[in-house]
Amino acid sequence: MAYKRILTIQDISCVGQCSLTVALPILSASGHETAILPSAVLSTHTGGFTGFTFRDLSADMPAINAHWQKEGLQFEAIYTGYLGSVSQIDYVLEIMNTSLTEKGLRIVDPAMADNGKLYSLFDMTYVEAMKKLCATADYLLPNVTEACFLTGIEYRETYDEAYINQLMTALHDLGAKTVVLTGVSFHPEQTGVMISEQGVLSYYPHRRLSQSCHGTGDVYASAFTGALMKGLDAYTAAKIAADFVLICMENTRGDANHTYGVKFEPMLGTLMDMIRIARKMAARD
Ligand code: PXL
Repeated sequence: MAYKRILTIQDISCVGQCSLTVALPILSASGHETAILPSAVLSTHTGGFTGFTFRDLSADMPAINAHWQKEGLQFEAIYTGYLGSVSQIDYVLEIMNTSLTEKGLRIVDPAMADNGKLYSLFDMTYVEAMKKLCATADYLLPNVTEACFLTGIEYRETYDEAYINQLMTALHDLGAKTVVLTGVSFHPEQTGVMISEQGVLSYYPHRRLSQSCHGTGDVYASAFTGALMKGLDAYTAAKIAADFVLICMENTRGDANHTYGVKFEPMLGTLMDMIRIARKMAARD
């Protein structure tokens, strides 16, 4: 059985169905031991709420990592999401260098932007620091906006395959090994995921729902990590994550009072089934 110990580093938004409140249940449901390192504690996430609290936990990180090293604790993957500060990115790099097993994977979701804009607490200094982390990624999971900030390529609402190829190449040039670019849409009614493994591209197109929901990037990256660490290949993990996000969005739409995140919890059983079936099929190949 592929039972892995995964560390995920991202914030706790106490309310808002994103970051750790999404990653922990999804990785656990995928069948992994899930260790967490909170990057910050916020009363809510920063998208659509005002007046949220924010406590940066960067200063705790070196001592936490030192304790893990003393105990000989190591992780088979470290998956990062929303981080709390520029200085924290150096701590995260240090944790990756010291607390990953020899073949441990670095999975980076550069959660910092969407719809052409940086999230409210970030600036270009943060983007520059994030580039350093992305350069080390075995798997880099940006959306199109984040890919543009990371590469300096102009953000466009509509584009063709040549534009996406340019983005993928520039993300590899940064240093990332496998790139999984989400929200790649060549037609108004369709969106999809572009996967590039050593420059070999594959595209998984899927339906696009009219309403966009907060937190779907975190649900996506968590489901991708969960499936990948079960031994599935990057394309299959990317496909499962996309299908899972879609059913979570479908489960949420229609509830006008639920706008801050997706109702992913009732769908966890389906994610478990998707991973189990994909593993069975892979065993038959
Ligand atoms: O879902 C990404 C995310 C995570 N954490 C915090 C956020 C956001 C997006 O706005 O504000 C705190």
